[in-house]
Parts: sequence; structure tokens; C-alpha cells
Amino acid sequence: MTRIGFLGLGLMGSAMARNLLKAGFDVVVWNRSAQRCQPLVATGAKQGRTPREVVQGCPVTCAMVSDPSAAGELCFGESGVLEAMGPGKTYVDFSTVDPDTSRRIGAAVAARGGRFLEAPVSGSRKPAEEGTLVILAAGDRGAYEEMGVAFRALARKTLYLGETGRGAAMKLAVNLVMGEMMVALCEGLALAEKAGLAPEDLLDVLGAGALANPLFALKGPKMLQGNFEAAFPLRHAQKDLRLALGLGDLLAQPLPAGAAANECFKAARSLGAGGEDFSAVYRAVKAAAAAPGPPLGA
Ligand code: NA7
Repeated sequence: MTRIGFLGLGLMGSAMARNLLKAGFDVVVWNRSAQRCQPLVATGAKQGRTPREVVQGCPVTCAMVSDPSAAGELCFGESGVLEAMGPGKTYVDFSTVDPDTSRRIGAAVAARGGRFLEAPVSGSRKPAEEGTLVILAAGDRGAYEEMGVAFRALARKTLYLGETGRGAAMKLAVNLVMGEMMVALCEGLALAEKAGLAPEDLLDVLGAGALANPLFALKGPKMLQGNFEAAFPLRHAQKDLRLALGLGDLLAQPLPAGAAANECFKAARSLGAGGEDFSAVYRAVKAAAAAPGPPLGA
């Protein structure tokens, strides 16, 4: 049984570590708030005391934490990954970060003689639970090949995109599109409602034509019911837009629709929706629409 470390047991990490356990891996877990390890330990995982201890005991260690600062702290911090990194060790970071953060981590791991693979995932809580994520890997090619069995326990599709940073860039491009699509749906629903139409009818029409897509089909009805239980927390969606816009800045790529979508997500966070599903951006779009406007036809 291959031993594999897993650092970060949030919404995504817990589900992924559980799938590795189910696939027969000997999993050693660690989470900053230690109590989150309990459900995994109850189903057979071992628990490490620090990231360093996990890396010491495992040839392969995976991480899934919230953002660039968390990924950096995990790697470079006290009792962090780097302290135990060395030849024969592989570090796989599933977190969504910017390409620069990923390259910094990759270079530090390689400087210690270890192998680094960035592997952000497309898909939220349900695909993580069902092992049907899409993995966007980049970095050490040998490490990628050797992760095949583990990746098959986590994902329905895996891509190898080349050198470190390209997986992160792909993930940010994907989530840029997703954030923009979500705001587009919210605006359509808000406009339909303000125009006296049933927003359910708009979903029906969208679903019947060329604009039909699984995102609208899955999220639309829940949004109209006010069900914003987090599958992909809104604060992470806004973080991804911020990182995508940062990448656009660096590359001088104008992203006006992304910038507008980011403002909507920021407004939703300011309404306290950061921990809700990213579809709760609807609340911010509707709050703006709730401002008294001129009567129809004026
Ligand atoms: P969650 O459910 O918000 O979980 C975030 C995890 O990151 C959780 O385990 C946190 O530990 C951990 N975290 C946050 N900051 C740190 C620091 N500084 N050091 C160590 N660990 C930290 O996120 P998801 O699982 O939904 O998403 C994870 C990633 O996938 C993210 O990049 C998304 O954009 C996609 P805690 O339990 O708070 O102690």
C-alpha cells in the first residue's frame, strides 16, 4: 500500500483524501485546525503533527489549501513542507494559486532535490466527493506519470500542461469564464424579474437553446430557491477572479468583463456571502437591482 500525505482538509481536501483512502492508499493527514482530521482518522487515516512530519514520513505529499498565502505558508513556514523536502520526495499542490506562487514553491522544492507538481482542479465539492474532478497538472513530468493511480482515484480527466505555472494559468482562465458566466446568469435573472417575467421561465428558455449548459442547469433552480449552500465558496471564486485579473495585468491582457464580474463578487463578500456558494453573487446583483428605478417604459 503506497503511503501518501495530505495537507489541508477543507471542503475539497477532505473529499479528496477520503477518495485516496478508499482507493487503498495509506493516507497521512494534517490540517491547520487539527479537529478537521478526526473524520478521516475515524475511517483509517493516520494524523501527522506538522506538514514537516507528514513529508518526512511519506514519499508523496499532496496539499489543498485556500489561496497563495496559505500555500506559501504551508511550504515555507515553520515546520513546513520545505523543511523535510529532499531527494525521493514529491510534492503535489492542488490549491488554486497564481503562476508566480506556484513557480516559487516549485523552485524551492527542486532546490532541495524534491519533485514538484502543481495540480489545481476544476470541479467543486460534488466532483471532489465522486472522484470526477479535472486535474490541470504541470511541473515535473516524472512525478506526473507516477501520480497516475492516485489521480485516477480523484479525477475523470487529467491534463499535463508543461512547465510549472501553466496549470495555475489554465485554472485561472477556466474560473474567469465561470465567474463571468455566473454574473451573466444573475443579471439575466434579475432583469427578467424586474421586467415582470418569471425567472424560472428564463431558465427554461436558456436551457432550451444554444445557451444551455450544466452550470446554469445546476445552479439556476437553487438560486431561485435561495439555496446557497457552499459547493464552491464565494470567497474562493472572488480570489480566483482577483488572481486572473492579476495575471491579465502582468500580460497586458484586457479583461473588462472579468473586472466587472469581480466587482459583483466583491459586493457579495461585503454583504457577508463569502462563505456561501459562489452563486450567492446573485444576492449582490439583486441588491443593486433593488434600488428604485424608473417605471417600465419610462
Ligand atoms: P476551504 O473549505 O475553505 O478550506 C481551506 C483549507 O485551507 C482548510 O483546510 C484551511 O485550514 C486551509 N488553510 C487556510 N489557510 C491556511 C494556512 N495559512 N496554512 C495552512 N492551511 C491553511 O477550501 P476548499 O477546500 O473549498 O478549496 C481549497 C482550494 O481548492 C482553493 O484554492 C479553492 O480555490 C480550490 P483550516 O481548516 O481553516 O485550519
